[in-house]
Amino acid sequence: MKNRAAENDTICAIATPPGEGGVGIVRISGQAAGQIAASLYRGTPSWDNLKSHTATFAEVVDPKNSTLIDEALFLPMFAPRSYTGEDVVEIQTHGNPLILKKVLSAAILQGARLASPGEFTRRAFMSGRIDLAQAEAVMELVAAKSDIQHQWALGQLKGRLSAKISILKKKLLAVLAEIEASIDFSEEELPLNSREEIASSICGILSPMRALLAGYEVGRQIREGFTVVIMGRANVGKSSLMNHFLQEDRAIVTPIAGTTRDLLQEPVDLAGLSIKLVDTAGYRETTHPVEQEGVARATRVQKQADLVLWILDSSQALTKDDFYLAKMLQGRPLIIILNKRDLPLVLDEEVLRLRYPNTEFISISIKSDTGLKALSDCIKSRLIVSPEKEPPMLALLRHRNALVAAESALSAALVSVQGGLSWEFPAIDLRDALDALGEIVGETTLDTLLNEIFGQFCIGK
Ligand SMILES: Nc1nc2c(ncn2[C@@H]2O[C@H](COP(=O)(O)OP(=O)(O)O)[C@@H](O)[C@H]2O)c(=O)[nH]1
Ligand SMILES: [Mg+2]
Repeated sequence: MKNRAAENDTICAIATPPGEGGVGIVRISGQAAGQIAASLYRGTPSWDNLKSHTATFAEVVDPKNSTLIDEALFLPMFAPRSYTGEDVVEIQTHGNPLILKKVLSAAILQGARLASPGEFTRRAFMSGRIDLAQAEAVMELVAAKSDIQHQWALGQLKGRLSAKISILKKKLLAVLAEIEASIDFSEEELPLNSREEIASSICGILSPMRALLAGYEVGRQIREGFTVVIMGRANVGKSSLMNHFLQEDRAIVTPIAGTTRDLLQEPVDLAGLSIKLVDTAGYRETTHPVEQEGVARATRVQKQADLVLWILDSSQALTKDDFYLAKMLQGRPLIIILNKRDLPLVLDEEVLRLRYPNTEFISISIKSDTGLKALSDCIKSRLIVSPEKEPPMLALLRHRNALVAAESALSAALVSVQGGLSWEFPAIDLRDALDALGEIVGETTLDTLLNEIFGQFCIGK
């Protein structure tokens, strides 16, 4: 991998989250990391005899006056086998913000500079240890909230997307080489069929690119989490279902219609998926202004939902409000839930089934805890097309935009080749496509963009 311009100053930061904890870590990276850590170190063996990648228990002292700051573990990791690819020393003290600040100040007085957000990871990228897509994966890994997000971030850190991009780039380069060779020949001198062959090679690159792009929407949802909205008329059990999924009495449940008036949003981890669950005000015709606003909010939020859970009360006949909802929810991604099956069935299911022939119907009773596992399974299978399949590789908008640019440049190249245009035209398009792919892994990425990407990290990462 490319080794970019090395940084020549040494940075430091507190790498653990703010607050008290068992352990707190100050991380120092750069050419002077060893020398700076040595001035804070008091113990045996002497600093020069410490082994790389081996932790040593010693005292951390203020080099100004040799006063003791704490007992600590010193962990030197010398270049290139470190997170940043530079000399790194981690000083692990007791997890007290006051102690950590003293260690940090001492390191700064000895010549280190306070790291900016994401600077350690940026250095790992600059030293060529990881590419840009992998650097972004570090942030995703730190922020992952569900199994599937965790799995996706790990895959990207391990270079799943990078490997795919590298294959596409190799193929593109091969086609570009052929085209550039053709530039030097007149059309008559070229071997027969070469335009067709080149066109078919381009198609061979376009199709995996389009497959990658096709996975983006699911990838994005996995990364951002899904929004699931509970809808239904008043008193059918919406808030009871919310509480069931949260496993706590979060929403107020009463037999009084109109109890829930605002949107109630809570994150839940449902069968390994990260979900934002939204309870809404029950739909009913009302003149009360607060309730009207609640109903308006419910109507708005369901339009952005990845899935709507529409609850009905199976112990009662359909009402005018149900019919209104039936109309509103037509065409939405929907599961129809018939609640209160512990009570005698009154609702005429057939009317609904006729209107919603392709929608799943699930009978449950929240009160007697029946059908709820089937409901969870149904929600999961609706959100992920195939739960066994690996998550898609593309989930970041930046990657998608670069790939869209590559795809459109390559499509233009194909048109030029098939249209018999001069070879210079597709050559330009192919170079654009290569640049766009290079942007994903950070080979052709502008400094301003790098600042933006790494600026989203926390300090110390
Ligand atoms: N019998 C029975 N009552 C239920 C069931 N689920 C909810 N309820 C009751 O229905 C009423 C309305 O529930 P709530 O969750 O507040 O409904 P919401 O207005 O749709 O949010 C409450 O008295 C609940 O205890 C159920 O499965 N069976
Ligand atoms: Mg409610």
